[in-house]
Amino acid sequence: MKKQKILVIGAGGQLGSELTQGLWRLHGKENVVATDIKEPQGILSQGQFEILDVLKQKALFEFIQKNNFTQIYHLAAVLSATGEKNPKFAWSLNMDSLISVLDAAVEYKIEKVYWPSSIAAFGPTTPKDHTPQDTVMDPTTIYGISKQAGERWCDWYFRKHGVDVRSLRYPGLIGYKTKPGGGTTDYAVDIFFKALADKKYECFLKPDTYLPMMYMDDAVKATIDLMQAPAEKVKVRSSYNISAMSFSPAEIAEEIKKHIPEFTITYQPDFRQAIADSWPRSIDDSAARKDWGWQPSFGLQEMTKEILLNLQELPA
Ligand code: AKB
Repeated sequence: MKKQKILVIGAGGQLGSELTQGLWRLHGKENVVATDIKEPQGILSQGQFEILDVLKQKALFEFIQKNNFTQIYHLAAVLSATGEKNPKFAWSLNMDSLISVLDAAVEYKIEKVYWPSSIAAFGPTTPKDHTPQDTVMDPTTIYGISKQAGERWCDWYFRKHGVDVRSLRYPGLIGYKTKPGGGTTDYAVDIFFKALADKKYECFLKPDTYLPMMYMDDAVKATIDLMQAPAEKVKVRSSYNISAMSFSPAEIAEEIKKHIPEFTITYQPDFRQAIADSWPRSIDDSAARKDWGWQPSFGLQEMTKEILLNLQELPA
């Protein structure tokens, strides 16, 4: 494999910190530079790290040129719930930064770019069950609108400029190492921390709200598998549907109770309920399976067991 030099933008986030570790394993720590607008927390400080604001285009371009990167993973984004509170900023961060990164890819002949899309790119009139790869997309959140538009920009840069850009429509991502911030699916992470600390959790979604979800190890694997796939196998240049499991708050609470019998859940739906109601319940990811061999490893049971075990072992 040709030696790669990797830039991760937004590495301090929930996905970024775990993906950076996956990239260390694949390419070596010396070949991965993690960046964010905040100082690194935890394990990220063990690798190369730089403060970088992706919205400062001149500094971004200079940084890319100076380091001779061959691949860019651009993960910085405002998520669905936070985006509704500050829509203009969400649009500017999510959109302007993507276009800058794609322009940099053209200018500095970056070999591959990764950018995450989301199930938020779908909307209320999208088919809710087994949502197809190509279907109606009418997102209602600014985050979702930015993901849908971003997908079109990726496809456009691929066709017009030959940028080898690749993308996945992530479902809710669930990990225990770094907490998410500002998403609608975040309840499925918070619930584990509260179950262990307080034995109870108040959920901001209704008990029967089904959403597509994925354990972080699967998300990292999917991302790396897609980026490692030969270019001719990557047939979708907007973003691939990807799926692992779907569950409701009531179902994950039942699963947690198997390990913590005294755990209780209550429900106090807030504005995030309308966001969740506009998203698919389950996703058809057959294109990803067929084109580059996607296969998830974790379902609800395996994930719950693994997270609770690991959280109990971590120092408080
Ligand atoms: C969110 O809830 O905003 C994100 C997502 C589904 O993209 N986790």
